Amino acid sequence: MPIDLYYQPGSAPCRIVLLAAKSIGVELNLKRTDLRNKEHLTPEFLKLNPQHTIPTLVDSDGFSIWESRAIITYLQNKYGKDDSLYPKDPKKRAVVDQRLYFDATSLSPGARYAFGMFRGETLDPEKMESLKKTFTFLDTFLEGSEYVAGDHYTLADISIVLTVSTLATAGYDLSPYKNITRWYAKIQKTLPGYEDINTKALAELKEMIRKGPPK
Ligand SMILES: N[C@@H](CCC(=O)N[C@@H](CS)C(=O)NCC(=O)O)C(=O)O
Repeated sequence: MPIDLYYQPGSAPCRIVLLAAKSIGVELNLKRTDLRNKEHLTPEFLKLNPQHTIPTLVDSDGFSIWESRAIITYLQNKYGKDDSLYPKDPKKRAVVDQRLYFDATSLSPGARYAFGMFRGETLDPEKMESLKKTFTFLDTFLEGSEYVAGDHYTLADISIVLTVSTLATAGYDLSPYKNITRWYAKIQKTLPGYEDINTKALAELKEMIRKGPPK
């Protein structure tokens, strides 16, 4: 039985799972799920995930799980060949978890809000100031550190690069953050499958932004 991933290539959290699966070395059976056609609201899909979000993973034994970061830690725990992406040492793992939760609760919600700028929405300066602070925290985590949770890349880099690359592609200026800029240049070359999985989707995103919001 295959491991199914319900996904859409344009969705950033779906690309977190695609990239992580590549690094973990696990093969996924990709099931394209068109949100515009409400394929995530069918009774069959709601049985798998009552929260009706993609990505949703259904393992070969029928176990289903959603939330991109919960999916990638599950895949690593079940199928990972070694623990370099998600260390077993409690303290090292805690640092990776901290970065994953930081992305889930601070960085990516801020980035999602700022993305409104590129859809022509007027943004609250206070919220944009708060995003700046969040980026400054990430820059501090990277001070003297090659990757976001230490000297080699982990699941946390995969999660965070999706947030940073989406915002950077939309035109958010990373130049004030010297450590993020250095890390971002490197991680794009480091992650297996990055070009195929993320670069192409970001080029499409850029084109969408260039065309502007639908009339
Ligand atoms: N925090 C979630 C976000 C998932 C999410 O919001 N996915 C969007 C697509 S990018 C979705 O499924 N939206 C449809 C819905 O919520 O009904 C994750 O990381 O997996």
